[in-house]
Amino acid sequence: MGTPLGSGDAFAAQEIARRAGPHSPKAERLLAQLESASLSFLMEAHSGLSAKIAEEAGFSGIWASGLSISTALGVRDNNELSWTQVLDTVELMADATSIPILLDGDTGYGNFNNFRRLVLKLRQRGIAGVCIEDKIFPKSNSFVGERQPLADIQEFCGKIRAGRDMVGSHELVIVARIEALISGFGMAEALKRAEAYRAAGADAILIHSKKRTADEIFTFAKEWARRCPLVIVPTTYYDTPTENYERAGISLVIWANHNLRASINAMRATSRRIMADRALTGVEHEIAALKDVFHIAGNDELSEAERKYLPTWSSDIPKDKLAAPGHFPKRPARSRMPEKNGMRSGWKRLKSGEDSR
Ligand code: SPV
Ligand code: MG
Repeated sequence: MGTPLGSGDAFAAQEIARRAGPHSPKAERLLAQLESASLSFLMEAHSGLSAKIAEEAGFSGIWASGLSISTALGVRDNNELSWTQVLDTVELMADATSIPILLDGDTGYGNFNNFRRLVLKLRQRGIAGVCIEDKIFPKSNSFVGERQPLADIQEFCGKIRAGRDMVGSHELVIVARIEALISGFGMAEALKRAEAYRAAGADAILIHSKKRTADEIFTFAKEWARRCPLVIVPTTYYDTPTENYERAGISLVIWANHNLRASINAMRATSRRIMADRALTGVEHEIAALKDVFHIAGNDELSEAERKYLPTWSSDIPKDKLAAPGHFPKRPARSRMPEKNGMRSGWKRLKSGEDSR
């Protein structure tokens, strides 16, 4: 038996070493982007498909947006998805791509204990980083309503520390997101929180704003003076020239919801046109070709693998080895299978609880 649950760091370190290995190349790449002198960008995605499209377009990282994942799955951005539903979605996104993914982890889905478990699972599933915001579970989207309550600073710092004790920066990047400007608590509160979260172990600070211009972001960045990497989400101040962010010392820009919003318009236009026309001619040349669908899905690789691994039954099996029609070949009963080298079957080990995977 391994170290019992509850022994904190030792347990986490053991689990990671056993299941995921000590380093995460994707976390290291995300960290390098954050720490680089030049500006980097994360493109929003919410599914395996949108993640592939973001990578195909040339992005070097992905924002797994909570708003987009929720909306794409038909629910609201109010923690209506369970954390394991989010985890499964982001795992599919990571499987489908080779670039780092920063997960929008909302408030960490509970207290420090829920967050450290999330951190461990993200590390195991090859996610590069997680961003948590200093609000209260269940959260609401930042653009909905006014003066949303903020988390207690000490409580949020404890959450960051608990996550950090589970994983080093090179294993999973932790970004702390400040909602003080969004919620109307002012610049001094935002800066105080940023410093506390940095000291608690956050690799970067995401300063969020819902203003129409980037003025408060630039004020924050000036006061912050590059104490650690800064991340921004220019959704409402979308027409600010990108060079200005670089000049202000911002490290990472998140284009947070644009694949989702593009897909809503495209799907609406297509559905409405087919509904109106009662025919497909009007849309056929506006939508992706089926060939493109199979290409994105990776069917070429499967065809190659089939050629490599599937038997060519007709030529490979000599006639005398074929069962006579109506006769099923006898298989040895499972209980009579010999135990090889004293090893018991995986099923037996699983049943006896010796193997937790
Ligand atoms: C998201 O994409 O889910 C975000 C960014 O958290 S925002 O919607 O701007 O709050
Ligand atoms: Mg979100």
